[in-house]
Amino acid sequence: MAKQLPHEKRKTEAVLSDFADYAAKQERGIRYGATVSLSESTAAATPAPAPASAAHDELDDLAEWADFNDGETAPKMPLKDMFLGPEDASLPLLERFVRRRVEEGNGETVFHLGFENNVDSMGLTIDDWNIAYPRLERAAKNVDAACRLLYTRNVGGPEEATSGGAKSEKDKDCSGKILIRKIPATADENIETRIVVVGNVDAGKSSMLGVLVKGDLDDGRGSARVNLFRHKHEIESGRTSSVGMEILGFDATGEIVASDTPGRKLSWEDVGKRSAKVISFSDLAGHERYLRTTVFGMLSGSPDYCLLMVAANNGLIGMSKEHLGIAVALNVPVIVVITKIDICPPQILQETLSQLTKILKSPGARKIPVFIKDHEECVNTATQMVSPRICPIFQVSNVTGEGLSLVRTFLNVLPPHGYYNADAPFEFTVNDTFSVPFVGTVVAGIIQSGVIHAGDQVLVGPDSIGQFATTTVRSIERKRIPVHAASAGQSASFALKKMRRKDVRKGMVVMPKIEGQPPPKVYREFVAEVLVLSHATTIKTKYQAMLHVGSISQTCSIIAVDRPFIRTGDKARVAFRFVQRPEFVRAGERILIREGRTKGLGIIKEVGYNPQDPIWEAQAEEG
Ligand SMILES: Nc1nc2c(ncn2[C@@H]2O[C@H](COP(=O)(O)OP(=O)(O)OP(=O)(O)O)[C@@H](O)[C@H]2O)c(=O)[nH]1
Ligand SMILES: [Mg+2]
Repeated sequence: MAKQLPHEKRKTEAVLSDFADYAAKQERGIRYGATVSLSESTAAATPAPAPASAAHDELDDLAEWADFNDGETAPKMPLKDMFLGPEDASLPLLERFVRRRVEEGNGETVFHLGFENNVDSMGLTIDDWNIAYPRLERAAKNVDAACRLLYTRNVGGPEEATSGGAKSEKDKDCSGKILIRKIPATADENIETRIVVVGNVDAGKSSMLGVLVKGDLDDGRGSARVNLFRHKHEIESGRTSSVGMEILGFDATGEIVASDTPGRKLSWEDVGKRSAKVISFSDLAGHERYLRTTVFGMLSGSPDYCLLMVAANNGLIGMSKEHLGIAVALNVPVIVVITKIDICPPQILQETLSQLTKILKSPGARKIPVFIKDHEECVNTATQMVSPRICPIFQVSNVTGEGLSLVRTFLNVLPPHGYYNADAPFEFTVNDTFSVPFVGTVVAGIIQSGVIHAGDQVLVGPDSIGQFATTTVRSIERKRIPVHAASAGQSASFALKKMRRKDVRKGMVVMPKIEGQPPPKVYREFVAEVLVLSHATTIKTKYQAMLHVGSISQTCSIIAVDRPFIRTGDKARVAFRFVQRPEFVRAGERILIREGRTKGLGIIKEVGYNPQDPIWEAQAEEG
């Protein structure tokens, strides 16, 4: 195939980020769009409420302090009066204000004390601050939340921002940003954020996770990562081959929940019980040989964020570009961490930084790189991560520890995504299956919508002939802690009654069993709109490719294409058929296709395919 000219390449790349945006909107419509039932054509008449994250990025930045959502319910009184007025009258108002902000933020919020909702300064003096901040702490405490001062201006003390810049004379007012986080009543109420960790082989992924969760440092020879491995061959080679899981917990005051002895890892149970916010990391493999597992990890884990690790002395090489491409295609916000700055000569680091900036700004990724140099920038960027455009870049050493405190602060402040809907019917996707002695068959995965309770009757499937089995959820665990219920957005595992391990597999769904209602519809064929990213020659009728949809990975054959041939960058309608078995798929879901060097991204437009109504006339005549 003729090599693409640079301008053609740019065009193709831009198509990728546009398509990713488009796909994200479509997908969120079905997945998180509340009560939309796909079988109902009435869905269009009652549009689902727009999820917060679907809002325009520019607005998100503006809305940060302005709190536009407050509308009618906002107290009419200026915020300053709530903080400084007579306590009897204003404390209850402040409590209500805090409770609502925390609820809106799905369990936590970052509040900028010193500014009104319209971003006007309150003009706080230091005496005012000393009344206002303790009052905020009291209000938070009364509504079962805790405060953490992230940084202050003109207040002094340990959290004072160092990056004053050229402060204007007028800028003498006191202010500060505060993280307010709900104290969970029970372990199953904690906030969960999922991050996939990707990057080239040896970038330091497993090492940084080891350092973060164990609280000691790496020796540059792999000491930090040791107990992250799952398989014996991984310990021997030091190379990750499967999907490793690590969890990092923060308590309500924003402190990391760690063992008192550095270098000792707390059990998941301990982390879960003591944390108000839990970050689960999927440590993925950087080696090309494990790319399929890594792609599965990126797709099936419903990640909120993607952490891309780059070794300072190597730059963005090999598989890491693939990983970035997939993150862009999935519209998952990317956080870059440059490791090994301790062993990297300054001029090489500079080259890595400019290469990275160039790639991130390219039309394919269309990101805004933000180099995180200090605490204040770190906090502000973390709160802006609702937009997938912003891409923070950290520079760290896992050996000296340099830069890691910024990463910790960032992870603590990173807002949880709120586009899950607990009020919609229950739906769970299976990512992993186990057979546990004395417990039986266990399925692990993510609750896409709704709520599940131990004892609920459920359907599990589809099996090889497209049928669902009826069973009961015997027990539920979240991060190895038994819970009575779990809800949308959480990862969980269920023990299923009277099911054999071989009856469950990755890619299945668990849904509620409702008497008198037909089982969920499954499909062998579907039509998708596909953006061809490279090497289009194999996108032709009768060809087969590995296709990923969420946790489903199955070979598909192409049964029809809407044109005789496709070039890179084309958007085409393609009809697919699953080779092995029908699957539970829906219009609006995002698909990823790869086979050899063929790559494509798409959205399912219709489920089922009618050859009597072909997507390309000429083909029908041929056949
Ligand atoms: N000097 C130095 N060495 C580091 C740093 N981070 C990691 N290393 C070393 O780099 C090597 C590779 O680190 P890993 O954490 O295994 O890399 P990985 O990205 O998980 O690699 P795969 O799992 O194979 O994809 C180990 O020997 C680490 O000790 C760092 O910041 N500085
Ligand atoms: Mg690794």
